[in-house]
Amino acid sequence: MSVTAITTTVAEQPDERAGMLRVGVVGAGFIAGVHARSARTAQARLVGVVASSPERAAGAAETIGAERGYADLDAMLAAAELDVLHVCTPNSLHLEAVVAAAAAGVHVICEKPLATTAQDAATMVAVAAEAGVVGAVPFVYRFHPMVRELRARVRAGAAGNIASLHGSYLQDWLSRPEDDSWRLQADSGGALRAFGDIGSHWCDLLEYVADDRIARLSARTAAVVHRPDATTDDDVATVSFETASGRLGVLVISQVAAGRKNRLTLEISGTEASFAFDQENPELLWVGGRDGSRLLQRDPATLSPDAARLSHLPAGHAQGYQDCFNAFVADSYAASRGQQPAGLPTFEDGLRAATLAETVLASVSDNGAWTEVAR
Ligand code: SOE
Repeated sequence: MSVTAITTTVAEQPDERAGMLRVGVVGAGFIAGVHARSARTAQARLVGVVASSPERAAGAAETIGAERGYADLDAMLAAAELDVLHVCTPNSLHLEAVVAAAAAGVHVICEKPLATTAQDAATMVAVAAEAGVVGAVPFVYRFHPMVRELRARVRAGAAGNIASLHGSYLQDWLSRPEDDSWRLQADSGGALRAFGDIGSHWCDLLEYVADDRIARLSARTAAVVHRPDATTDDDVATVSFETASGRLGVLVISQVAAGRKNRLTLEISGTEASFAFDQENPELLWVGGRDGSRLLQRDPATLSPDAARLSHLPAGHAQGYQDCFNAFVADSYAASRGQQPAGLPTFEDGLRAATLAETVLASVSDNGAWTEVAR
């Protein structure tokens, strides 16, 4: 190659980082690392991170692979020229971060539950709308291809007459008295812990997949593990509900179910077909029929278009939790660029979850009385 040719190639070399979204993370726990991996997969530049102290931010930058740590969110918003902020702090700090980001014209991906009250969630919806920024909430289980397949089949009427909606979300990471987390404190996590943390996922998934809404519910919670220092006590929650279209359903939530790590199951039972999805086995969808049942394996060659879109790997090459998170973040970034990806959970969905949580709380306070969900 001649010298002239080399010179021309270098001169024309585009800045590899031009056009990459500049994203920052506030928060440094487990979920911040998940967000950071998704940001990298989406080829964003992870330009900064903020933690509970400047020292922790420096450590977090190394751990999650950010370019640098910032002393606080204001400093990062002032200096980092962010396109998107990922909010991964304890729940009570979401509002402040979202308001600051929106005021700076920065799109936001804010962890769930979006807020500790429906009023705060409504404020976040309003500030994002006023600022014209995207507000997305990681109800990521919507991004499992077999969830999209389930949704497509239900929407096509394959279930026949839908008879019942049921399932559970079971974990065990809080089953011992010594297990600790900021989520145990109401002033950090909100008054409802298990329902806010994981019940919110289940309800979002149900309403998304069934294309129906919980209209009224009856809920109970139980404190199972003795934790003298905690200010939340919903280790277990049960919710009976009726949807807007009159279907009945039942949900069990537990964070003290030994052996269950992250087991979200959702079953839709119909007169023609039933469908069951298990978050711990997301490559499969159980399709039940009166004359025989089968396990449908994720295979982009045979799935509905929306499910195939989220299948990044061929059949038999298992996709999992991080993959569905990656797909959610990629779609959130696409929305920040003006696209409208199907099924992106937004701040409106975060407000919906906060409204459901307040309805659960009201029912629990009234000994499980049937309570209408505010629209
Ligand atoms: C802990 O319960 C947790 O990390 C949740 O906060 C996430 O939303 C869920 O996806 C996995 O479990």
